Amino acid sequence: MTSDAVFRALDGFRIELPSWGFANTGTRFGKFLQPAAAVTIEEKFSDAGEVHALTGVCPTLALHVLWDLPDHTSGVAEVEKLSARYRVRAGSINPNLFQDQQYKFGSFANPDPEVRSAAVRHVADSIAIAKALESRDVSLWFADGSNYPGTAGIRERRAWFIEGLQASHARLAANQRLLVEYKPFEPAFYHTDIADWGMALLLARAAGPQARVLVDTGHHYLSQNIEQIVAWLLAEGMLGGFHFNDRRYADDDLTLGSIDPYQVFRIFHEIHAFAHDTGAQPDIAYMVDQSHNLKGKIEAMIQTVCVAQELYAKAALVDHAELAQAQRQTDLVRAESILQDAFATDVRPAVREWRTARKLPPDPLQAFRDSGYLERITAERGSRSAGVSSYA
Ligand code: RM4
Ligand code: MN
Ligand code: MN
Repeated sequence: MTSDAVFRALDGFRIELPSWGFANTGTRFGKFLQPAAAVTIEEKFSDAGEVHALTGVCPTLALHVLWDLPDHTSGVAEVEKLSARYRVRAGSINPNLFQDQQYKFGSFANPDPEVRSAAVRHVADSIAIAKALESRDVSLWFADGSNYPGTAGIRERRAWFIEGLQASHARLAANQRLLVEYKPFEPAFYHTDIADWGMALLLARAAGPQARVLVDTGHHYLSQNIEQIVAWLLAEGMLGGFHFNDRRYADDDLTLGSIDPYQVFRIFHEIHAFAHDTGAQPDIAYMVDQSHNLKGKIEAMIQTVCVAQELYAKAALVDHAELAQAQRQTDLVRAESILQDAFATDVRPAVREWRTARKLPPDPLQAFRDSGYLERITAERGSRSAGVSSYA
């Protein structure tokens, strides 16, 4: 029974890796470089290919345009070659609207119309890259905001955002989507133009029918009820995808479930409950967005993928009919216990069985340690002077 439910859940669960999660990154205080960290796009594909080969559930790699395709569509042929060589397809395409000097005072909401146009052009170029790579999702995160009260016209900027998003949406092919990500603060510390899910939802609606909201689990105020946001976005048909990571304080980008696995479980529970109630699987792009700088990059990625699978599988154990009944009867302890019992179930044996049945190593982390891959890339990459290829 448990293993049937776990098998069904895992067969339907795929999760995208971020190219920048394999690169050297850090905090604003310093970057501790790892000799094995990926610098080139080939190295990022190679590392992602390793994670996919060991877990079997990460067939796509999210690309950040500035870091991975700085020459835009002229980089497409190389990406196609690498996809074939390392057996990982290009995933979501992430325009970079925050690093160039021109974006000092914003991108879509920059008071300078030329910068706003440049930002919209960059998104159009990113959509063209996505089309060429047959990637469905173009994922937008904006650093736009202000640092001091009175320094920015909040409503004017909102109108500029609507203009930019509509112009971007008009470039989409019929099968593409725009994902709109929100974040309450950082790098702007007074106001952020897309600060929460409500703003992201309104902007996505204004952008056009192919826009959806992207929920980055690290982009909320502490104690915010993320699963409620997820439930509402599902009910509105507007949940496009996730960026998974964990945090204790702000946008810490720690490995998933390291701080609060029950939070992740509750998110997955809302998704399974929605699928149960509607009879349809929601179309959600699950993605990792982590970039902490101390854990080994590939190990950290495998850890997050395995934790995501376990929590997704645990949440699939909830008996929805029984839960609905307990809720209607206001049998509070029984209802709560249904969730807690599922969360407390050790699904690891069933997950291992599933991996064996799918001809995957039962313990991907151990298989990675036994593979010699890390020693090989450490020797190969460690000899060159380490580069910092992204600042996530
Ligand atoms: C942001 C946000 C974006 C990611 C960048 C690097 O905080 O999470 O999704 O692309 O970081
Ligand atoms: Mn993110
Ligand atoms: Mn983030």
